[in-house]
Amino acid sequence: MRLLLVHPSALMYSEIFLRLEPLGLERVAAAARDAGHQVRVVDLQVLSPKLLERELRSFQPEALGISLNYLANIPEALEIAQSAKAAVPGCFVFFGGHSVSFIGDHVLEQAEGAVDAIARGEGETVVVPLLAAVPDKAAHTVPGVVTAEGRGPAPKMLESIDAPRPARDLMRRRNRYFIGELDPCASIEFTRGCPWDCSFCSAWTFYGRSYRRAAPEAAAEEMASIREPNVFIVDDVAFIKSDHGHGIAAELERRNIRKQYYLETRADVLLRNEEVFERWTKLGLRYMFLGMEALDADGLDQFRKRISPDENFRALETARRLGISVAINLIVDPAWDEEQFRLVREFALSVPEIVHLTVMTPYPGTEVWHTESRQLTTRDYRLFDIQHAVVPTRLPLEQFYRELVRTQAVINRKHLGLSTAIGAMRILGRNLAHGQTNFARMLWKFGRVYNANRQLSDHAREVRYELPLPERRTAAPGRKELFVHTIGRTGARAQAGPTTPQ
Ligand code: B12
Ligand code: SF4
Repeated sequence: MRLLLVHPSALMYSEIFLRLEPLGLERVAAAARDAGHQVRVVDLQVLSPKLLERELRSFQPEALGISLNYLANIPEALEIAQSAKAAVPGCFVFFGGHSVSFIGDHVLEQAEGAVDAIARGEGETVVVPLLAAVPDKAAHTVPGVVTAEGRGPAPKMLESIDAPRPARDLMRRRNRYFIGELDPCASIEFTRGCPWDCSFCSAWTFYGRSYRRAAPEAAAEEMASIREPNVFIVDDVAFIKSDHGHGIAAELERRNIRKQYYLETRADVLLRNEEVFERWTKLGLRYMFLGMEALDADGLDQFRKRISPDENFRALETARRLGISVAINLIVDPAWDEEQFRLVREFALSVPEIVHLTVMTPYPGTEVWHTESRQLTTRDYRLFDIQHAVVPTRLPLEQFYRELVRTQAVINRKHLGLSTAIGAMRILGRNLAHGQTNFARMLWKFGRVYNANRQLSDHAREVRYELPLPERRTAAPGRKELFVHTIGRTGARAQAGPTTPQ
């Protein structure tokens, strides 16, 4: 079958800081191609909508799959589905990915016939049986699939994440994937799932709180096949298990692979497995993102981070000692007043790390979606990108955004100080010499994207598609009610069901 896979365009902050390859979609593409389908991929983060139109006309796909990891992309995906149905009558259109897995029925209804199926859960296991069922009009019998005719059994999980390897060769303009100065940058996955259970996060609910690891040899083989000099490790929490981190490091050392790496982890994991991170700095680990989320113990408890402020601060010292540049995330509560923003500015200026701010947002699939007592002030999908306030702000909304942007601007000015600017010019020169302009563009785009008026005016846009209303609860819902994958797998490296973080 001719299958066209599409990733929607980039969201607000991706415009400046980063743009990364859609690894999940590449794995879906690989699974379909391995089964004999003819597959093309269009990533609208780096390709134009005109190219998609041309591709629809020339390729005449029999099936079109759109990736929806992000809620904010849903309106765009619905519009693509409608134009595809008009351009290629009879084309079977389906959505898959993280966010749409939690609200499949609702999105299907909103599509009014433009979408034939929603594939919930992991895409590698669903895509082949789904395509096979299309000619017999039996999509609704496939595990994980929801259609207007009905829904199939629970989605299936992969036995092992070692295969299929992402179809990176199908991507066009790979040189446009970057993160900050790691330009160009590829992505890789070493583990899947997260054993923690933070209340604002859906990473653990999607995978039923399971955790799987790639075999170190398979991970190293995949790394060896990557052409880019820089790699983003997409794991939710990197190197939770020290033996795994050491295992992959040993395989990379054996193959003499050196690249620059960026990863995300937790402060307690860094403290516990310091020697793994140290070994990785020798392999090229340069940047790390730590989801600190709050500066005080109350805030951390409220998010159920299961960590103390002391551990967070000690981890920063460890990273500094290891020479890793750290970006910290803090969650801004819409209830913040000027004083709280001031405190964060003060903190941000007192540490050498980059401080990144995201706005507390209840997402379907998270506990807070059900327990947040404040009413949503909007159900516009496009505003659910953790950069907009979707519950009432204590300050008037305009002032809230001014404080937010001002805080971000103060933080960024710090990083555009003289020494950083000289460092940046050096990197810029090196990247430009290699024809890489993403980082250079990022530096200039800053003021246009970080703009309080722009954020405020986003609330005034006409809304065509809205999120479903949350089912409010006073207590957190039963965990399994939130899970997309509820059934564990068998298999050597798979750890089914809830695992303890430690
Ligand atoms: C890596 C990552 C990123 C990367 C790369 C994104 C990219 N281009 O793909 C970066 C750093 C850029 C990023 C940015 C953001 N992210 Co992000 N990200 C992740 C993370 C940690 C892993 C995703 C991943 O690559 N997994 C590995 C691959 C193999 O899995 P996958 O992509 O999920 O794909 C599988 C399935 O979803 C499915 N699937 C996917 N596509 C399709 C398509 C079809 C047709 C089918 C059938 C199946 C299918 O099959 C795949 C294989 O099993 C997830 C958390 C998580 N664990 O899912 C958050 C996550 C997806 N991100 C999140 C957020 C909020 C963001 C930002 C909005 C944050 C911000 N404002 O700064 C931005 C927006 C990015 C944008 N699109 O512009 C939220 C999503 C919230 C939501 N409900 O909308 C998540 C869930 C994190 C969280 N804790 O809440 N992110
Ligand atoms: S540790 Fe990170 S990925 Fe895991 S549940 Fe908490 S926020 Fe989500």
